[in-house]
Amino acid sequence: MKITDAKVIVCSPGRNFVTLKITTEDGIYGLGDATLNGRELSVASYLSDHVVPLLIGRDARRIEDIWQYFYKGAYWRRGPVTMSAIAAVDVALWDIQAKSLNTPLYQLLGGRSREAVLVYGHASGEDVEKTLGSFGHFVSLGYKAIRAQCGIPGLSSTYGIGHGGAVYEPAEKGLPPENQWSTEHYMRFIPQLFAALRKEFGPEIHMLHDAHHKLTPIEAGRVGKDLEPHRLFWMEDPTPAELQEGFRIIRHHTTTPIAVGEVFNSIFDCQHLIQEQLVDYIRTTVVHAGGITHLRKIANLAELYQVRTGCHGATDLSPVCMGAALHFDLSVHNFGVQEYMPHTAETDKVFPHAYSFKDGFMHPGDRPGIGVDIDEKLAAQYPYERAYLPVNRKLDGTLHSW
Ligand code: KDG
Ligand code: MG
Repeated sequence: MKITDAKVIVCSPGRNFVTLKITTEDGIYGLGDATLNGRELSVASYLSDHVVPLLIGRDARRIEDIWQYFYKGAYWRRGPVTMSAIAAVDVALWDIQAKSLNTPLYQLLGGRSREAVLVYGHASGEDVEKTLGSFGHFVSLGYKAIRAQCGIPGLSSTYGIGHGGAVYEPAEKGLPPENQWSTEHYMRFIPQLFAALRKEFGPEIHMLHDAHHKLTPIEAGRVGKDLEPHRLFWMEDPTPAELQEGFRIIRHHTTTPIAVGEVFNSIFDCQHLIQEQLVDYIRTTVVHAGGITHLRKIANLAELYQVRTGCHGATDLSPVCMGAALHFDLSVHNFGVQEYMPHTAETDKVFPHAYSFKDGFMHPGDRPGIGVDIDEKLAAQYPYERAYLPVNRKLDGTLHSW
């Protein structure tokens, strides 16, 4: 089944997405997401300038070989741009393979390990009262797991918070906005937030929180310990994970489960974290960690160490990624939870899809392939618009992780 065409589609139905469409000689096509938030055009160029010319004429069924060809053949390995580009090729090929066999993708990945996929939603608010309101809204929608982020008293703006009732969106048009940060303010406040949430919503609902790489290991140990009475499902990205051994300090101080990995792009980024059991959930995802082929290898390593998956799933990962992730989640044995931020109606129209949400769980649907399509004519009506993630500065102006 020869590849006859491959094209990169960049569109912005509310936010930017990069999609690879690979077509074969018998007319079957597959889609892969290649969106790298805030750096979208670098992957688009990597694909159209360097990958597409090498795809034409290859046998689309040789998924593993093509993965290795682009990983080893480039000489320059890993990195978010390379791995997102490889992921897009990989997912498009899995989509084609499943469509050619007239089966949903999960059937090729070992079949269903569960009936549906537990997802978590994003509650947020400028203060405790608004965050309680937002959390309650997600409870009323049927969510069984909800992440909570809140404005920090004394700081003018904080990452991950929707303003004026609007849903938080990772990346804003134009140049990067700047947020304020104070670890001291945060550490004093965050246990109070979760005390209020538990008091209001009881012991059963899963509560999650994203610290977004802002703490040192010992600070994270303290926050984890302070949050222990509130029994979080996880504390995410407590400290920047370039320093993998830093997680050992966190482990020494708290039993709050730790999730990490949305910025990782290969198994080597999390090898020690997994093998030394320094984390509980690995958040690598289809689009940024080399596609279904590589993500399965990460999950298989994690399974040996009782680490579960918790794939990143914010709105900057396109519906193509979401569809692929749900097939992966449904099939992989050591699944934990899947992040889910619904896309806007505009985005959903550009990417019609078979996946659905019901009562806190999602299902990829049973359409052949990944079950996500693209309306190219509609996509063309939404040209790329420059957008960036925010940056974060401490109160004295020092640039900090966000
Ligand atoms: O592109 C980055 C965002 O998706 C990320 O900041 C959101 O931290 C995030 C999360 O957990 O969804
Ligand atoms: Mg995160």
